[in-house]
Amino acid sequence: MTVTIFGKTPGWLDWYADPTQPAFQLPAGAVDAHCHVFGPGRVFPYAPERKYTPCDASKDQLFALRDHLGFARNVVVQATCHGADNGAMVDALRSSGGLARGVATVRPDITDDQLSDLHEAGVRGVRFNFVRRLVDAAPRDDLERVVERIAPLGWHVVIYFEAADLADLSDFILSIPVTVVVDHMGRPDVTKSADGSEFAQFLKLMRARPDLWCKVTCPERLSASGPPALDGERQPYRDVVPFARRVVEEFPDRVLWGTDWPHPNLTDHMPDDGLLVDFIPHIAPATDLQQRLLVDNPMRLYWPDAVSGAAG
Ligand code: 0GY
Repeated sequence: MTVTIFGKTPGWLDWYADPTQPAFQLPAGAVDAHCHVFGPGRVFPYAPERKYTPCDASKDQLFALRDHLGFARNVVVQATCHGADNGAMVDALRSSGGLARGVATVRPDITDDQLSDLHEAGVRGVRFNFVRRLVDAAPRDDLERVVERIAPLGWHVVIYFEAADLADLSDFILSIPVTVVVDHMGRPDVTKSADGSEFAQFLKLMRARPDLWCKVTCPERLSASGPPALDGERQPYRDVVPFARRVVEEFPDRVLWGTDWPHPNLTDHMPDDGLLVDFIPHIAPATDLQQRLLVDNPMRLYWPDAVSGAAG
């Protein structure tokens, strides 16, 4: 287990404190549908079983970034460094004035009262993480029991895995009886072709379930070419574009986008979040696609009452 007791894991970069203003103007009501809060550790201690210790990244800093970039809302995803203690995430939701929803980590023995507290705070999904450097594998039975517990609340499952594990996970993903959202396009190897057999497997999975959604997120994690020099054209992470654009164009009504702030586990470069927003028009060139990716889709999944006109 690579953790430090005091301070962040060695080698980690701090998140970008002074992001530039994006050139791309987000549509009104845009949702940052994948971001995290970390601690602060003295208030919300990190989980003893964590595999890394992040930089603190508070709810106030997240909300300041939201406003700076021009987002209206956030979906705060529980990260593994907080284990199944959703305290920091729930605190952010409760402080957001209804402008944040959450995705939690829960164990099968969670009580009904605890589940309904999470729901009332704004949680609408659970995350299953299969990335081995982040967590030890949870028994499949436990995950199935969690799904049974959350299904009556209308929640969905967010699933995080790497492309090499897709073949082993496909049957499980197809068997989940609630809506499923895949993080970061299933982490394709972008040095291969977006038209190649590996990404074809992922697209096939997307076609197999009409209620399978995809976050076209994390170019900064997936890119081999990296960000552009900032004195040039603001076209970041070019090698990820064909993958994300393919998904957006084929499945325009079930894609989501988020910053992934504060970008845990990056050691090579830390993205400028303003530049990350400028990735969006390259993967969703038409305004109609941008509206669906950034507003209509996340609102339908996380604020359905607001969409249908009821109190949300
Ligand atoms: C992400 C990606 C990562 C970390 C986590 O829960 C987590 O710790 O998801 C990663 O290291 O790839 O979405 O934040």
